[in-house]
Amino acid sequence: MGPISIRLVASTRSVYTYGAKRPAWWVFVENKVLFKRKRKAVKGVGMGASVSESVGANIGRFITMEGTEGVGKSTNLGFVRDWLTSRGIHVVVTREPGGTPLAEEIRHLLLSNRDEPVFPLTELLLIFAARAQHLEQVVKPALARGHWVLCDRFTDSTFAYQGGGRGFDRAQIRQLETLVQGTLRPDMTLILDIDIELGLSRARQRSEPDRFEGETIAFFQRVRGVYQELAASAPERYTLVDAGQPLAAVQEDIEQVLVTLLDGRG
Ligand code: Z5A
Repeated sequence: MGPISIRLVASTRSVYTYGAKRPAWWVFVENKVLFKRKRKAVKGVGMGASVSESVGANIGRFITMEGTEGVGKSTNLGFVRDWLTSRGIHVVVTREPGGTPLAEEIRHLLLSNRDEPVFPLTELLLIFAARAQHLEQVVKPALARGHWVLCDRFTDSTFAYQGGGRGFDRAQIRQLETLVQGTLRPDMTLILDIDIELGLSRARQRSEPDRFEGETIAFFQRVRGVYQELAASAPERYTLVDAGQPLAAVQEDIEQVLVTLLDGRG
């Protein structure tokens, strides 16, 4: 029989993410968790105290994946899920708009091509309506159970598409963000970045364009610009990954981020 791998992974990041009094740590044997000491969340302390405030003491992590069309979110979401699951972490994979039956109906309304014009305010409110349902029904309960939530798009999409793309005032989006989410924000966001035309050509090979995919190149350039700004504004929260590389290279970059996150150094 070969050597057995035993790893101790500690997280000190919790000090600001969860307002924890002590670090969390896990013992992995052959990549399965043998023992875990949980964080003790303290209400109202630190940046991510928002999560504990909203969902209670036993909390998981909230990871979101963002980017413009055809950037490879779905493909890489599967990679992240498998990577975390193989390390003994319970992962809930979900998406926005959507993630519950009602929110999926709203998604259908939003994405369908139609003759009637959809006004930007209508679009914005539908997106936050779907988000409210999704948060209460899926995201908060999962985090409260200590599961990790991996979400394909979240409010950064709203800043990018409705803010950058449609030209909505960022302060107004922030008001809705606060109304719907309170202080709940993702712990970590991967932004996959790609040349717009390359992403669109990938997306179009796969399916017919939906209402968003029919937008102009200039629209998507503005969306991409907002993502790049967000990434530069808070590097502790966002990582911009070059998604124009071959898939293996993209996933190597993502793995680096995950290792750092698990090590608690991110
Ligand atoms: N929206 C909004 O406006 N405001 C909001 O707040 C929210 C959303 C939450 C639906 O999103 C729409 O909702 C979205 C914005 C709006 N606009 N649109 N359209 P969506 O995420 O469901 O739709 P999407 O952005 O178009 O995602 P997608 O089409 O599912 O693409 P993807 O997940 O990013 O890509 P993929 O399916 O993983 O990959 C596309 C193809 O490329 C596929 O064949 C892969 O095999 C291939 N691929 C992936 N990576 C590579 C690499 N590295 N090399 C080569 N080929 C690759």
